[in-house]
Amino acid sequence: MSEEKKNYGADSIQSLEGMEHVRKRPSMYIGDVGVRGLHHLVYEVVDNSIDEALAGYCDEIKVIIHQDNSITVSDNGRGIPVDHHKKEGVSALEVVMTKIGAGGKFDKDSYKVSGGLHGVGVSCVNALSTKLRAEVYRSGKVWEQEYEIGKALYPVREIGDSDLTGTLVTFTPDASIFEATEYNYDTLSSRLRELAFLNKGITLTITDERHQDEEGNFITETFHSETGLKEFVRYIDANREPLIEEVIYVEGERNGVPVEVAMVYNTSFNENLHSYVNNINTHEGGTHLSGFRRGLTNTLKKYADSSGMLDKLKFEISGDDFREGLSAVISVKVAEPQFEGQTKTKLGNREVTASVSQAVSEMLAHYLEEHPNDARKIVQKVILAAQARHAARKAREMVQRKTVMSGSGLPGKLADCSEKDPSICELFLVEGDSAGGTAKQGRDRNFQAIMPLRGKILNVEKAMQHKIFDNEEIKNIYTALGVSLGTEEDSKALNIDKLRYHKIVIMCDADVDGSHIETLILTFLFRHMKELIEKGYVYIATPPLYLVKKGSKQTYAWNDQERDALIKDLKGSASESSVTVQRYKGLGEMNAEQLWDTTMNPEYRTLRRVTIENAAESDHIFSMLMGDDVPPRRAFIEANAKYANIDV
Ligand code: 0RA
Repeated sequence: MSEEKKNYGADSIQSLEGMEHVRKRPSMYIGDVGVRGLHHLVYEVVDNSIDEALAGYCDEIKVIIHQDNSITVSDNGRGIPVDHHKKEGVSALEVVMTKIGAGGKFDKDSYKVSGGLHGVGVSCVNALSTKLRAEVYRSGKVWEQEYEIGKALYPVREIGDSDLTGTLVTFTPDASIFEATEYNYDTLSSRLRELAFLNKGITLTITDERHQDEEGNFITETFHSETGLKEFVRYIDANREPLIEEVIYVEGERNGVPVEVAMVYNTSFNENLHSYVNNINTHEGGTHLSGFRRGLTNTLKKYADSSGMLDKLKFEISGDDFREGLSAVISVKVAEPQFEGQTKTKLGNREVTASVSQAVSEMLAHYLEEHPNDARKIVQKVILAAQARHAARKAREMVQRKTVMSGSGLPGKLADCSEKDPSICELFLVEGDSAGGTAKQGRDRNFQAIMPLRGKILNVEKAMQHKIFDNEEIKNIYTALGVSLGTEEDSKALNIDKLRYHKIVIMCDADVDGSHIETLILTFLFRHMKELIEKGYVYIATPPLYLVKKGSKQTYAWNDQERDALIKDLKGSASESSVTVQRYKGLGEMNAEQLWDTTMNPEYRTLRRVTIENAAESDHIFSMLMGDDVPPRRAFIEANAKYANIDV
């Protein structure tokens, strides 16, 4: 056997093993086999097209969700090569589609920056699909190849002529691997929107063939941005009031690292930084974010010092103070990114700090020089933030002192559980004292604690820090949970070492008011206890909407379809008594036993876990829901799914 043949044999065995390994241990490649992993398949395929676009050969990417939840991703790039691949003995297309880790290997010069969180390549998608079909438009011809669970059914074949170029991939996720196979339109569309902002000039389209509008057209959206991150921060801040006129923006290479940064100040008190490496949201930050902070603090501090505005200030300004009311997006492209941290979303490459810091210093110094009015407004805001931080520290000390002093230290309104192991304890945050009372009667007091919340809790989106920690309901939530607030250096740090419950369940009425309160609580948790959401500790209870009764027989329904099916069922049964339907508007309409049966009993209830799929999108939505602009909020709450992109 020639050396080449031997290698080919060994390689192809290796490749088969690779594909089998993907099916055996899918989580190693795509994170998990739940909803997240399912959507990851689409991102993986789209990322390949994004790479082709970043290489300068493609400007259109289309995603279609078909009726059966199969997915098509197409682009107008060069088309994956179909010629014979010498080393592998099959077409290049087949190598890309069936060999783990092959993607684009034979094109060394391509600057591959995309590639998903795991960057595993389209072959993984193939391995996890019952069917996949690739269609390539290239050199005047159309080619195709089909696969089943990653195995080619035949060698690539020519099926026609075409002047077009590009690649089209259709795949059906394997239902024996994935826990769920239904795609969420909002999840995919917000990722495509994000990609459009992050990669200006590319047009991304999504079509959902499962749903039609009134005119019978499929739901479809197109995303395209000419100004990239500039538009992205505007989108994130759409419902906040700007403090300065323009978006401060820089784009360019520093020490070989492509850097793009956009920032604005608004009149709120929140800091909203979103950072990306190779189009991946780096939730845990890292060296690029440090670089941004360093550049911002140094430049602003220098300007503020020389302006003389700080002369009367009696205390030091901290890094936090420069970022109150700041929204920014930082995007870098790194050839060999080192990802660290718990969720591998923290950039470790040291050299990137200086690149970003330099870029930010230059752009900001320039902006401040050219916009003296804006510069003054920013420095004034920084001073205000420093003063508020001092006031907040006093309020925080009050919260902590109170905890130490009052007996158990727990709020009077909390009906605690007897169990002490946090991993089995649940805290229900319940809308209103009346429903709180019912929940106290209905609960299992061993592991379920109840805390009623008075009507509307404070809108933290608009309040200043010291107001937030002055608020009775919010203080109660901190003490009940057993979490404490940050240290002096980092007032936003949350200490959850003594967290008393690993399930925090928001339980509100199933009406407009209830959904507003739920959003207020979620906003508070999102802004001030994000870690609890990230750890998967926050849930939303789902009380039923209807009680369908016939004689002594009664059943609950959680939506209109269930209700109608029950009515049909009961009407069909023999006895003559009529079917009645009771619509539950509030938790208060249920008695303790009903509330336990439907909403609190772990055996029957459905809890929806709150996750942050897309932090920038959540930020946009929370500011929209809680901002000044009331009309869009009403429209959103009433017309939309309550949780939109806070995927639950
Ligand atoms: C490597 C080389 C060439 C194209 C591609 C990869 C390519 C891959 C994908 C994946 C999705 N869409 C894509 N489009 C292109 C072409 C090299 C050449 O033409 O010389």
